Amino acid sequence: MKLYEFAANPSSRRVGIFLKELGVELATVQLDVRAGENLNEEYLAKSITGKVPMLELDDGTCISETIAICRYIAEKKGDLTLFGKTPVEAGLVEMWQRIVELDGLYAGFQAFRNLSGVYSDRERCVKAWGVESKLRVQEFLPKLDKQLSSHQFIAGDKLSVADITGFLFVGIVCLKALEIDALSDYPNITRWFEQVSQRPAFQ
Ligand SMILES: N[C@@H](CCC(=O)N[C@@H](CS)C(=O)NCC(=O)O)C(=O)O
Repeated sequence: MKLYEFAANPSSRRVGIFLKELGVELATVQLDVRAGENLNEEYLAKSITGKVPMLELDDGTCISETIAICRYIAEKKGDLTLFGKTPVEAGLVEMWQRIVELDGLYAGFQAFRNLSGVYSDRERCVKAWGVESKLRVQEFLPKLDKQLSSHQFIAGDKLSVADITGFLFVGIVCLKALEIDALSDYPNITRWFEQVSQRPAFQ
C-alpha cells in the first residue's frame, strides 16, 4: 500500500495527522504538485482527480479524496473513534466534517487558488471568485467560534476527523495562506486551536 502525497500541503497533512492519531504508518511517494508532478499520464491514469493525496492498495485499487482515505484506514484498522462510534456521534462527526470542509477549508482553497494564481498553469483563475471565497471564509469563522463556545471539540466532546479538517483550515489556510486572523477575534477557536495543537499527531 502506498500513499501519494505532497507532505507540506493541507490535504496531505490531514491524512498525515489522521494516520498518526491512529498509530498507522504507510509508505509514501512524494509528488511535488507545485511542479506539476501530479499531472503526468501515469498518475492521471490512477487518479480520477489528479490531486494528492491518493492511496494505492496492493491490488492496484486507487482511493482519492482525503476523507475516503481516512475512512478506508479506519475501517481496515477497525478503529472508528475519529468518525464517531455511536450512531449519533457518527452523524454529528459527518455533519461537522462536511460543514468545516465545505464552508471553511474548500472556500479557503478557492480563495487562495484564485487570488494567488498558484495553479494558473492548469486552471482558470477568477479573481472575483477568490475575493468572494475569502469573504465566505470570514463569514464562517463566527459560526465555528459559536460551536466551540459550547463544545470542547468541533463535533462535540470528543476529538474527531472534523477537528483535523478544522486545524488545517485555521492553521494553514486562514493564518498562513490567506492571512486571516482567525484567532484574535475568536476566543473559542483560539482555546480549541491551542488545545489540539498540543497533541503530538498535530505537531
Ligand atoms: N478534495 C480533495 C482535494 C485535494 C487537493 O486539493 N489537493 C491539492 C493539494 S492540497 C492538490 O493536489 N493540488 C494540485 C493540483 O490541484 O493540481 C481531497 O480532499 O483530497
